[in-house]
Amino acid sequence: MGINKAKKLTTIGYKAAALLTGVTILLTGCGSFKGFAVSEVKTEDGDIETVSDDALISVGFSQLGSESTWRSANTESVKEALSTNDGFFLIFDNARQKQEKQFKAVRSFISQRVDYIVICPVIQEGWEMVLTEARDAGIPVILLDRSISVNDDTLYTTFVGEDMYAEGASAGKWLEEYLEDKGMDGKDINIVVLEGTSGSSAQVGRTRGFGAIAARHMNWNMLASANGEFTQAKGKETMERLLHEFDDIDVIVCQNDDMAFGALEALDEAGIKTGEKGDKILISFDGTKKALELVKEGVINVDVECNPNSGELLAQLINDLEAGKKVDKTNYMEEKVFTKENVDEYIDERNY
Ligand code: GYE
Repeated sequence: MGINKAKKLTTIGYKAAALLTGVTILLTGCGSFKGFAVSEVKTEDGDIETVSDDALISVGFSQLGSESTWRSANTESVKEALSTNDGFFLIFDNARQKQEKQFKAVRSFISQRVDYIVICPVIQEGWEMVLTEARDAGIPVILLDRSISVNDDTLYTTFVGEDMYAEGASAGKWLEEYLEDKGMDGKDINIVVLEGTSGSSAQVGRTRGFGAIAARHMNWNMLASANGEFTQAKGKETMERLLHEFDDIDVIVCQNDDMAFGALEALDEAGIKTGEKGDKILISFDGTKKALELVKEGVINVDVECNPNSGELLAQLINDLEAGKKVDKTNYMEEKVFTKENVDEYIDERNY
């Protein structure tokens, strides 16, 4: 059965679902998602989408939230790569930063008997029980973007995402070289860190990676680390607080661009400049277009890329699994480090 037929079934399903609001029906009666089935799904915009057909691979996707520019790009990337035209039926759920909501979504995917479950885990810990349920149901789980901390790695099939530790270490190494170039490597350097969601692999990995480099330098003083929750608003609030607390900050590390934008608002209001025109070094992560423009302007000194475009690789991995191929357990995205020297060639192609 081809994709065209699947599309036809979508239309039939839409009408059926319009009549049966709030109900999910499986016409096969065998309890399997595969086969002729009509299922109602609400999209993010509140539209009703229904479909199912043998030709489509059904994927339940638990996205952790929509806190940042990066996150929106990541969601877009998955939706684009797992489209009906590509042979997928995607069920999207936004957990709005709540692990409990992710558990609920996963359980609902299990009861719908999807073919695959994809999770961007908001935090690292606490996944054993729900992943055991998925494993017992025979549904492969793919972790996307953030990783988890479990002893039993058979609880998930594969991980596709970013190497957060390497990102943190890249930021540290950049600072090391920069200070050396400026002849400041013997000077006391006071550092504050605006961290992302506590307990997320992004926060833990970047903190550890940067910390490993910092540990090599007795003169790097970690003044404070504060939670900015990966959002612009919280980044601003946290920076304001740190500025009240400390008047001798040399380096500000923001674990994502949105927090850096918020920090820049607070700094601007306090009349403080960063980068080339100021006396504070600003380090950020993600590499969004707006941030790359600020790197070009010399406001952000360095931006360590975190690549959100993992949708294509995710689709590839699912297709490989469908074909019975063995896939790698860990699949890292390619990432760069942006400074004024190299940023020009990347700004135009950025779509997030
Ligand atoms: O850096 C941040 C986001 O998990 C790598 O989450 C991701 C981080 C990203 O919201 O912007």
